[in-house]
Amino acid sequence: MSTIAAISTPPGKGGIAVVRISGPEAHAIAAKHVSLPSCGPQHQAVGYSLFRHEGHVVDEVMVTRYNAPHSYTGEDTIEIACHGSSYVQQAILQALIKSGAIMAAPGEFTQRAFLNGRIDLSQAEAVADLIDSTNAATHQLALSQMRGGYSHRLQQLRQQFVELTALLELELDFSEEDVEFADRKQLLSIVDTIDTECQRLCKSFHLGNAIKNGIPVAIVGLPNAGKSTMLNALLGEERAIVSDIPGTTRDTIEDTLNIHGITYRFIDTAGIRNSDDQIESLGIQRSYQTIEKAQVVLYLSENPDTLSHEINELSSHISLEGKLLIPILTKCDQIQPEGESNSSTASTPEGMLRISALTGQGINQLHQKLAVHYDVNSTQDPIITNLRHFEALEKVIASLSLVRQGLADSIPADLVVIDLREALYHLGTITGEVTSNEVLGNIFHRFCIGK
Ligand SMILES: Nc1nc2c(ncn2[C@@H]2O[C@H](COP(=O)(O)OP(=O)(O)OP(=O)(O)O)[C@@H](O)[C@H]2O)c(=O)[nH]1
Ligand SMILES: [Mg+2]
Repeated sequence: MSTIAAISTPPGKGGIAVVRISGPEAHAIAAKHVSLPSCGPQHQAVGYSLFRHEGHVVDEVMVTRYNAPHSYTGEDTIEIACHGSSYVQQAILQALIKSGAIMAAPGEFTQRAFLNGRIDLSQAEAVADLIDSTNAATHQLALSQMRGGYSHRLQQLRQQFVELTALLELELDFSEEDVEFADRKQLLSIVDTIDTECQRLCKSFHLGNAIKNGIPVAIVGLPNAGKSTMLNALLGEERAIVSDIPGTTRDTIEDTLNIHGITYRFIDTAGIRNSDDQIESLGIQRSYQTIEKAQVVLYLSENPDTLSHEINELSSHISLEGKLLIPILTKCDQIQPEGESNSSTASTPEGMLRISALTGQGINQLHQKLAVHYDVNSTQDPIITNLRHFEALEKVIASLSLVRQGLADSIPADLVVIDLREALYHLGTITGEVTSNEVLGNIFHRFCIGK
């Protein structure tokens, strides 16, 4: 194994910078330039030193020493914290390379942590997500995955798989004697348990992926309901054109907003009605597409008597299943207070909010509602955010359905075992028990150099 080095802090000038070197020769190479702190009975130590190269002092630095396997990579590692001048950083890196280290590839430190068994593949990917995280929710999801909450669940699943396969394989050993060790009913129930868990994880991807990319929220309703005014009120700026002419908004208008640590993508749409205007009709088609992709639908109406009916009408055109639907009565500043409405015999839709985009009344309740629904801290269940994991789980589920079919049709155990192994294989690709260089290459090239 070679010894690798890289600047681990972002490129450019800064207060301090960190150059990292890891591998079997890390201590020896660093010792040519700095005095290494002694660890004593500890596994890590920090000490002040000069960094020297070819008889010159390059900088005054702090040296952190890690003894294998008690480092990020699991190898002997040295981190040199120097002054953050671009020149000093480069001079230190070049000196280490001259002394025998080689330049690290992107993500190579993390790749070594994986190869040395410090972390599994899903944890390594979470490191990249953590570095990419830009809000509290993505940070929270990445951190919990990095710390192994999700891997632990996969390990449990894997264990169940292994036991199941072992039971069936036992039968293969005695195939001459035509015995069934494993009660088929019991096997089916184990398959069901594993399947339910995989399905749950797959389902969580819709949320996980939305949180990672911003949760899409469609603002919909009839023309003139006040959708564009609502978008502007939410964003606190005049983003969309507002007018009292029905059919003002033609194209979808989108902007992001962070509410209680989660990024939402609010999308204002064209008011839905039958229109002869070609452009408006195209806009209305887009409204439907937006609703289809949305996780949250804010349905706006200024009429309390027709709001329920309007929502029913919409859901007869497009499925709202699985989406968070929030009915909103708009322009509340114009409507008489609750109870005094003279004609209102229509039922109020469940969970309806009364909002005035003009005065801001009710906007906080909307924030609250979203925050409660998307409280990632309150869920103990792992949430997956990674497309690779999602696709692998889908393959696990497909193989499991073949296993179930096989067991139900009393297909010989050796054939069922093939499908079980297939499922096990796909599960293993998530944590990296089975992997290819191509997959590893794809994953670690996403990283920055020095991580
Ligand atoms: N009093 C009052 N008027 C509002 C409120 N929200 C919107 N309006 C008015 O209602 C009219 C229509 O508002 P828009 O936001 O353009 O409505 P829209 O739903 O985007 O309409 P389209 O784009 O045509 O589908 C405008 O004259 C707004 O000023 C509100 O909360 N209170
Ligand atoms: Mg509009």
